[in-house]
Amino acid sequence: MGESNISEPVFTFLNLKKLLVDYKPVRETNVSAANILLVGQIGAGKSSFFNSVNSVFRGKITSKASSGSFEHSVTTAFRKYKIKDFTSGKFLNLRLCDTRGFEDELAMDIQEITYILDGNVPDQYQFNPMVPITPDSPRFIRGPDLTDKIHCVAFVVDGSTIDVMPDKVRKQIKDLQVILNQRNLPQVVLMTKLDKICPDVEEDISNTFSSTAIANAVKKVGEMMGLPRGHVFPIKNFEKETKLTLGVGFLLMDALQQCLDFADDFMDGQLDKMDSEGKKTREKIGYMCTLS
Ligand SMILES: Nc1nc2c(ncn2[C@@H]2O[C@H](COP(=O)(O)OP(=O)(O)OP(=O)(O)O)[C@@H](O)[C@H]2O)c(=O)[nH]1
Ligand SMILES: [Mg+2]
Repeated sequence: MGESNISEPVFTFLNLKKLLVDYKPVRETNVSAANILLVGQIGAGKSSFFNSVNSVFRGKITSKASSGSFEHSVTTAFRKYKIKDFTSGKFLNLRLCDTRGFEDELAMDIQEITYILDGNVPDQYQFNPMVPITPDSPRFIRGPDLTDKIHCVAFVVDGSTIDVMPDKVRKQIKDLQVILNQRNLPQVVLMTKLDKICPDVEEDISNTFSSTAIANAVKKVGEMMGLPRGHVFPIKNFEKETKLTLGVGFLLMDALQQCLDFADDFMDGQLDKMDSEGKKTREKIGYMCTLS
C-alpha cells in the first residue's frame, strides 16, 4: 500500500510511532534510555499505562504488568519495563518505571522514593512497606550514574475521581513534589480514565479536545498539582478493549513523546551542570598547579 492510500489520522499515527522508535536521549550524556517514573494513587492506571503503550508497539492488546483494583497496591515490585517495537524488532530507548501506588493508610517512604529517583533501586526490587530499602539492602545500587537515574516523573491521576482524592494521598504527592523541585526533575500528569469523565469521549475518543468536561478536569488537575496545563496529558488506557484503536493509541503516544522531551531537557541540564562542575575542577587543578 502506497503512502497516498493511507488516511491522514493513520499517517499521523505512524509518524508519531516512528518518532518514538527512533528516539535517542541527548547524545553527549551517553545515557542509553530515558527513564520515566510512573507514580500516583493506587488504581490510577500506572501499570495499565505501561500495558497500553506496550500493546501499541506489540500490535495487539497485551497485559504484561498486573493491573486491577484492590485495597492495597496491585503492583508490589519496582519495574523498569523495556518496550519492543514488533514492526522493526527494535527496543525503544526508554524505560517505563512502574511503582507501588500511594495509599490512604500506607504512606510511601520518602527516602525510598528518593532512592528510586537517584537510581539506587534495582529493577524487580520487591517493596516491603514495613521495611523500606536502605544502602545495606541486597542489590542496592551504590554510585548510580545518570543512566540509572529517573529523567522525568509522570504523576498518573485518575481524572474521574480528582474531587475525592484522599487528603493523605494529596499530601504524599505534595511531599514528593518538594523533592522533585529540589532536583529540578520535570513533572507531568497523565490524566487517565477519560472515558469515565465524559460520555461523548467514551463513545469516541476523538471528542477529547472538544469536551468541556475534559477541559475542566485538565484545569482542575493542573491547579491541584501546581503545574501548567501544558504539563497535563489526558489519556485513556486500554482496559476492556480486545483490539487496538487509533485514537486511544495516538493520545498515549503523544503523551509519551512529551515525557521524552521533558526527559531530554533534564539530561541537557545535567550535562550543563557536569560541564560547569568539570570546569570548576579544572580551574581548581590549574590553580593548584600554579601554586606548586
Ligand atoms: N475505564 C478506565 N479504566 C482504567 C483506565 N486505566 C486503568 N483502568 C482500570 O483501573 C484499574 C487500576 O488500574 P492499574 O493499572 O492496575 O492501576 P495502578 O495505578 O497500577 O494501581 P496500583 O498498582 O494498585 O498502584 C484497572 O481495573 C484498570 O483496568 C482508563 O483509562 N479507563
Ligand atoms: Mg500497578
